[in-house]
Amino acid sequence: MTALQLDRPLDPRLAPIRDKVVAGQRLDHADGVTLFETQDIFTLGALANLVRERLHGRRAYYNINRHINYTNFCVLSCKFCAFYRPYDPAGNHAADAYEMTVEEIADAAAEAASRGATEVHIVGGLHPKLPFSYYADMCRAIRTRCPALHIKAFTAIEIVHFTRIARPRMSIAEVLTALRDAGLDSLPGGGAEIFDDRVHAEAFKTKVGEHHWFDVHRVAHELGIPSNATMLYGHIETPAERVTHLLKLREHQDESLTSRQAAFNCLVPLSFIPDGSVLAHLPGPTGLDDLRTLAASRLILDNVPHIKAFWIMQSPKLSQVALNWGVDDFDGTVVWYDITKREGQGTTSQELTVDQIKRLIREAGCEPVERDTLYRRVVRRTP
Ligand code: V47
Repeated sequence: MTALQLDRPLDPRLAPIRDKVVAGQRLDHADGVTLFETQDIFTLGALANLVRERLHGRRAYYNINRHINYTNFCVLSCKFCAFYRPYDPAGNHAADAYEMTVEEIADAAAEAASRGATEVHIVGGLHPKLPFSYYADMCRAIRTRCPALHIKAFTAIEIVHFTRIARPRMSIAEVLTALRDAGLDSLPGGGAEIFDDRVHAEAFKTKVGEHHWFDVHRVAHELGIPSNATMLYGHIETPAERVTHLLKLREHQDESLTSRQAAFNCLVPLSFIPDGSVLAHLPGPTGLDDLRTLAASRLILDNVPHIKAFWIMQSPKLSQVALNWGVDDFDGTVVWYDITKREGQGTTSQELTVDQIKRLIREAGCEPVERDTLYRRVVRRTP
């Protein structure tokens, strides 16, 4: 199917794009918009798969991980977010508002490590009261109890928050260095949303803007701390705004690859889940939009090695299909996730077993490869 599809695209506008992709040339903004407009989803998939196979053959990566969301208190109230709970100084909080102690977080990490996890992914709301020492203590406690566990923690937005709450105030470099000294290994990609002033003003006005997100990832890369990137799509943004977002990430990655100590490992396109948010009246992306976005991301972002389908957002079934539409990473077992709750039918318990992940990957015609956070193959001794 792939060869035929590429020889004769149903949409003639894809022919010049095909020529560029086959020749290894970069796509421009207009090409990107065409990828988001075309109805020729099979040629789009074949093109994305071509690039995916050039980079990774038929390997499909997954990891054994555990997400920890340490608090849902947040000083922000972003319209797309159903996770945050306001903090009331008088103590009248929502019944489901919570914050975890450092010990509870370290217990969760230790339990994950005992079940084979190689990574913890830790993010939370912007808590108005917790001091900076809480975040460094959390890393230190995990590092002490689980020396080999990779700590991927704190979105760029949280890092900026820490610079503001630290006493005396700290720079981004100081915060990252202190957290790294305490055990932090890498940054997740969250908080990027859509890099556009209009979308920012309408959907997450109180959140820091794109220059802060890029500042944090630039400084992280300068310090040799690798990170991921995200794009939250399917709410109020246009296809052209998605393309612009991806091109801004591509530009940043060019600079990191040429002149910094670390770079983005992967892009995680996040499919907007409207339920429970102020934007609940929006329909959210369809399956075809998910596939198109993952495939277009693979084609536009030619300098980021991995494209991750986060099955919590795209669903396990769609993520499986996407393994032939440009995606090479299925993310992980997750276990517990509080930011969106579709897969857990409204609960935080959202887990796929390794056997379930492997089955989904094999059925898509790929070879399952367990990876660590840095995409090194994990070899386990069989019992
Ligand atoms: O920053 C919030 C997004 C992000 C919704 O780096 C929503 O490997 C969809 O960044 N619908 C957190 N998305 C998740 C994230 C992530 C996930 C998996 C792997 C990695 C990685 C990063 O989720 C937030 C925000 O952008 N988000 N609300 C929602 N209603």
